[in-house]
Amino acid sequence: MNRRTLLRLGGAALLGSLAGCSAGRRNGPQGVSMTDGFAYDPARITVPAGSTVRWVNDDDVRHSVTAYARGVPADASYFASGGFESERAARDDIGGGLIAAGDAYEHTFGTPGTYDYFCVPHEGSGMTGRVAVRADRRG
Ligand SMILES: [Cu+2]
Repeated sequence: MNRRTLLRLGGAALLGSLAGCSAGRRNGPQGVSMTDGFAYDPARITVPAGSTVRWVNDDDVRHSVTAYARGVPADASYFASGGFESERAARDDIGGGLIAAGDAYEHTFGTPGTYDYFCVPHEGSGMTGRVAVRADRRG
């Protein structure tokens, strides 16, 4: 089954939603922007378990959100834009995980722990990020 969760979003709606979900808000998706300079902004966020994180590509080049195989807690499922089931599969199909300008990728983090991820084409430029998931659930 294809677990792709790529979403199409309009540019204007995108900016509005990003402005409304800065890190630290307890409700709604937590937003991470992919920006020029090959970076995730913020590069590190902390969210309660059960949170959905939405990465939005605000850049004009394509990026991926690809978990490191060893960057995911042992009891958590692997995640990557393009729906890949492993880091190896994502690296073997660079184009398949790319998020176009104005598009977004979402993942819901049910298992507490630390998740490290990277952008396949820009890892060498230091495009990496981390999501820390706290054990306490919101609500
Ligand atoms: Cu990138």
